[in-house]
Amino acid sequence: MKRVVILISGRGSNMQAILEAKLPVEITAVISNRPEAKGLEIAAQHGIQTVVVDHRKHPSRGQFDAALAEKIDSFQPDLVVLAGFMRILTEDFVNRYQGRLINIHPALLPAFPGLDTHEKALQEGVRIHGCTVHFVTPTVDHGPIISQAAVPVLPSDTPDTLAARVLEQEHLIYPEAIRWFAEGRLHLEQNRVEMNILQASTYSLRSPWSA
Ligand code: NHR
Ligand code: GAR
Repeated sequence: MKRVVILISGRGSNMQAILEAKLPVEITAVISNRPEAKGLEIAAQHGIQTVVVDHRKHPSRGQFDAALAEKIDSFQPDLVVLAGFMRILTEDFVNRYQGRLINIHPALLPAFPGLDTHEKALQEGVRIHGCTVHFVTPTVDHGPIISQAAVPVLPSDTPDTLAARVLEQEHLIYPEAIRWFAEGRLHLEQNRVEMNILQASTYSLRSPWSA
């Protein structure tokens, strides 16, 4: 079975969805850059080894990333999963895990990279928003896309209600993408992901939709 290490910074709901999806992978560790991350307790409850690499204890990004990489490598993972991990990673770190480092971003990339994506989506007045699973490259939130899920933006939305609607989709598409990786169905070709899956539906989401 493929070995997976999950990196978190906070609540850990995506991590939890991955743990509860009972994927055919071995989750060997959950690592947080914040000792107070709630997700650490959830991981421990699932019997998963937890580790803290506190970024505040390292004087530079490079030194933090080196300490993080050393910890990760001690678990010999085939895949490293960023699940609400909130530290930008250096080029050296990203290159070390090329093709085996993935992230979920709460927007339909390439729209709204970076932080506060739901605020930005409401500000722009987009009618459709969502989330993206992608391979990580040194350019933040710009790596080859594996999958996306879209949701409507409603006139009554606040950043919180929109975030909740997107999060529900994150919990569906992230475990699924990891399953595809584990099954060897994802292949990086240039800067795109070729997928060996059957895709049957041509369903469209329109927003607004007036009944
Ligand atoms: N690193 C690289 N090189 N490439 C990516 O695509 C990355 C990455 C690290 C994290 C997740 C990303 C997201 O999905 C991610 C993708 C944090 C920030 C950020 O600005 C930006 C994007 C993402 C995660 N972080 C601040 C920093 O200075 C700290 C913010 C905080 O601690 O709350 O690192 O959105
Ligand atoms: C998720 O919405 C995730 O997409 C986002 O933070 C939330 C983490 O929630 N990630 C980023 O914004 C990365 N910069 P979780 O800890 O409950 O999975």
